Amino acid sequence: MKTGISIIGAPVWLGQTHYGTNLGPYALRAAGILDALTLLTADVIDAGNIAADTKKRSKQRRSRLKNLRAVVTANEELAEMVSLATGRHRFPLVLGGDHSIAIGTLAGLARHYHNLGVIWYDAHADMNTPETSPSGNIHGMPLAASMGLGHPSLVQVAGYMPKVKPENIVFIGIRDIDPGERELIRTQKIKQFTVADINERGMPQIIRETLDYLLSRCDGIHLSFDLDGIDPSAAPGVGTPVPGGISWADSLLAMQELAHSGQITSAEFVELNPLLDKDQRTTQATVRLVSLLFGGSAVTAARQELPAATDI
Ligand code: NNH
Ligand code: MN
Ligand code: MN
Ligand code: MN
Repeated sequence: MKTGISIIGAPVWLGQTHYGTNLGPYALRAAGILDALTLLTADVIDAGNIAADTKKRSKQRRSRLKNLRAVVTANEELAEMVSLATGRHRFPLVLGGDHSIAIGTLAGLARHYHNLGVIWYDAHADMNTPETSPSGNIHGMPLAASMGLGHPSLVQVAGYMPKVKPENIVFIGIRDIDPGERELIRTQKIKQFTVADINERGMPQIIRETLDYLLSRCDGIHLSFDLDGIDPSAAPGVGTPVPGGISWADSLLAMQELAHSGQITSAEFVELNPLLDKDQRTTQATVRLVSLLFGGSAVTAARQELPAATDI
């Protein structure tokens, strides 16, 4: 049993190229995420943010990876904070930040779970290595790195590897997959549910199948929620939108079904970019999804007030 929620902010943007994902934790706090959670669970602690570098180095070392040093440093710190919360039997709720922060989150978690299950809710598989990456952006690599594949500094975050086994991963919503990733998914036989699967069988059933699969082998289940998994019409505030995504209604159902199961032991919400958002839609959407994950009703979530302009 988890005794409470520890919110950890990871204001990182150097895992990709759009400035602004570093503002995610600030936007979510300004939109009232703490109050929303406190209404649902009395024991909510805001552990603050990791100290993340936001300066791009103009002189990059000859490397295919962009901003490697800054991303590794941020993830080492995040791993410690997540590990601390997990060791105290709390539920770490990490607010990104681009998806490169999953390297640190998983590194902190896997110290405590021998068979950590991971639900990867995303348009992308994030299983590139420096060799297969089309962009050199580390936010496209966190799952590969956590499986022990890729640059040694990424793979060795927190001093050990691997963090996640391929059979303990489930993809939901992936639809923009690079050739190297496709090959890994195939050879490692990684479980995936596409948007077509969701439309065919319904989201509640997909979540039940996901949990059945993971619960038979895992001692904890982490939800890694990339907001670009949702269709860009409902979540436009992301750097790499991909059409044909998971609907807003299905995303709400997914959170409700996960809450109902009581099986999720940690979560992160990533890739929110308030500077690319429209009318704070994606920020508001994130607060609602998080509330639902902790047992809030769609109605209470909808009633959350918009923050006053002075709070932002
Ligand atoms: N697959 C692409 C890359 O590796 C895009 C990754 N972008 C993401 N991942 N937003 O979730 O560069
Ligand atoms: Mn991602
Ligand atoms: Mn142990
Ligand atoms: Mn993505």
